[in-house]
Amino acid sequence: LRDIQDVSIDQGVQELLEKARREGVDTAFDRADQMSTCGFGSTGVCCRHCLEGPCRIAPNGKGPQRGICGADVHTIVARNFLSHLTEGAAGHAEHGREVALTLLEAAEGTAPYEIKDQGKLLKVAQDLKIDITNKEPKEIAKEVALKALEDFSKQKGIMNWVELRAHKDSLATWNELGVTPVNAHLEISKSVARSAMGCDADPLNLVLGGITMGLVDGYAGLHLSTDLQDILFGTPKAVKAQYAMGVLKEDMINIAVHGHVPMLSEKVVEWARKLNSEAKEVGAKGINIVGVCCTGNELLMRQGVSVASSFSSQELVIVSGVLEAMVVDIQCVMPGIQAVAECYHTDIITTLPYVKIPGASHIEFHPEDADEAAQAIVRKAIGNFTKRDPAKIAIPQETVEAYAGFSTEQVVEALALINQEDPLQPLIEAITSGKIRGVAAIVGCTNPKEKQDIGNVTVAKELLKNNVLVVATGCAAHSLAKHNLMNPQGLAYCGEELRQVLEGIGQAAGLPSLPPVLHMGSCVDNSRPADLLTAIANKLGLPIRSLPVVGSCPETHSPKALSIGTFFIAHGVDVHVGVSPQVSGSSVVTEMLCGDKVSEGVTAEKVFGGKLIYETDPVKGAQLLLERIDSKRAALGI
Ligand code: NFS
Ligand code: SF4
Repeated sequence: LRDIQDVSIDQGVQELLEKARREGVDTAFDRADQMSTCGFGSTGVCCRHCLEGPCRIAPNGKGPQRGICGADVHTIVARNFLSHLTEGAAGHAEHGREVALTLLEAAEGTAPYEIKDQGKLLKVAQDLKIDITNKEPKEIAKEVALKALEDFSKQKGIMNWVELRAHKDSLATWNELGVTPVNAHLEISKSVARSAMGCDADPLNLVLGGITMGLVDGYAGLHLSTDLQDILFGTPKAVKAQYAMGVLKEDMINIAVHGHVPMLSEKVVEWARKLNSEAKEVGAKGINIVGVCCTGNELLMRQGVSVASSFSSQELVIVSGVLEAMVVDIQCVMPGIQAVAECYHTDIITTLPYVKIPGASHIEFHPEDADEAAQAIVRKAIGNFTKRDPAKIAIPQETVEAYAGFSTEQVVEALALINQEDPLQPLIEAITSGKIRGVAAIVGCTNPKEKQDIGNVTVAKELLKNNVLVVATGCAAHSLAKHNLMNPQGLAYCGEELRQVLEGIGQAAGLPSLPPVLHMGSCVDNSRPADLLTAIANKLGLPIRSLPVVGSCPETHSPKALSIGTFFIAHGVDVHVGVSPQVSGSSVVTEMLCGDKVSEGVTAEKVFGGKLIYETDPVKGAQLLLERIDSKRAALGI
């Protein structure tokens, strides 16, 4: 097993891992050390698409070079890559669909949710070309929800949300290639079908299918979810909150909300407030909700709820010995949490009929009976408070303050304080003059195989030092927040010119400064940086591909991160990953994704203007991103 210092740079995580080991509790970090890496799988050359196989292609040429069906290594790798992207896109598309259904039920009065941001509702409705004259908000919400659901059913044309949100130049490229999605379900189904044995065998065609999955993810997943969630729960505004394991409270009932879709977690927060007096009856001071993974991001952005953990350390929240319940919905929920919970008094509560864990409690959640389910969940946690084992309690001390809540709307509002007529102008001027060298989104995961936070934090610091404006989402945002990159202390890591820009905008908004990294939300909120880019590109009359912007996912674990990355590459934004995307077994596929303009054959860079950069060393990764920023600046003559 690794030394605890090699597992994470977060001291709270180190302390809890040490405690877990002392108490004989198995966690993902230790399981990662015990898992041997498979050379076939990690290069993408193992095919399990039919029962003739599994077939594996020997990488050194000294064994079978084709599967039983005759598929060569390039077909196999491209097909596996497409399968990953399909899985990622399906997760986000399901998220979008669930939110759309909830909006519909809220509009029809069958689910207990309000429409918190009527302004955004009207804006989205108008942009969707819905006639809003003399209509009640609920009527408009219903029409918006139905437009969203069309993106899971229409058989012709292109997805409504692509039309609504895509930059016209990007869309023209996709139309020309024939990769623009018609509806999410049709495309996902087609993608699964084409990956089967005896179907699509052309690596280029399969990779183009992957681009469609990136777009399904980006529009039916990210944009549609963000837009509708903002309508239902409010568009985030600047907010201050606390990060790290120290947000757990010994004298309170602690409930962790974990997963992704905010319909459940918003209700748990609401009912925790309402049932506070019941918590006092059992001797607690109150109820403390803490976030894990992207549910943490959603609640942080809209409710200022503290965040305990990112993905890779989720089990350790339980090891504190003070967690009464961990409520989960979907995605990135490790099955391992149940075995850990069994060593303490914690209840794991699953909530969706299609996401269960053996041994866990199950309180089924449907939007229609959201209030009843949330009450039952909170009461179950209250009932657990007196079951704690005092000998097993240990809460790490440290918490870190972070400023978050930077929706695109909030960023524009802050910029408007400098230039009311033309809010984007100060940002564009800073980029053109070189005060801001470029913009980077640091996104995605933490991965138990990797030393937690080090990749995310190192890439961010390298870019900040070089005057790159950094925005963040997902578990990467968690890493950056915990290491002071979302409060004014982190300004010390910024280049002088970037610091002046952040202070200038912050002071106009009545703050000492903007934080060095702007937290834009959960992984579906990668729509927000995409919207900001589209707005800047439109303002300048340029395609997104020519802007000096990059993306980085240094500690990738999820196929969802790959499909989001593909979405950005399809816009011509270079994307760095720090963990192998499992395509290196095919020189052809690697060249398509990672090759450059002078490569032979078709490459993402030639077609879209952006490519995949795989580099495990975060300092080198940042260096490569800076080179790309500089070459795009040079091409623009700035
Ligand atoms: Ni994104 Fe969010 Fe975290 Fe990665 Fe998982 S929680 S949806 S996939 S691990 S960032
Ligand atoms: Fe083997 Fe072809 Fe079947 Fe894959 S699809 S398992 S390569 S026979």
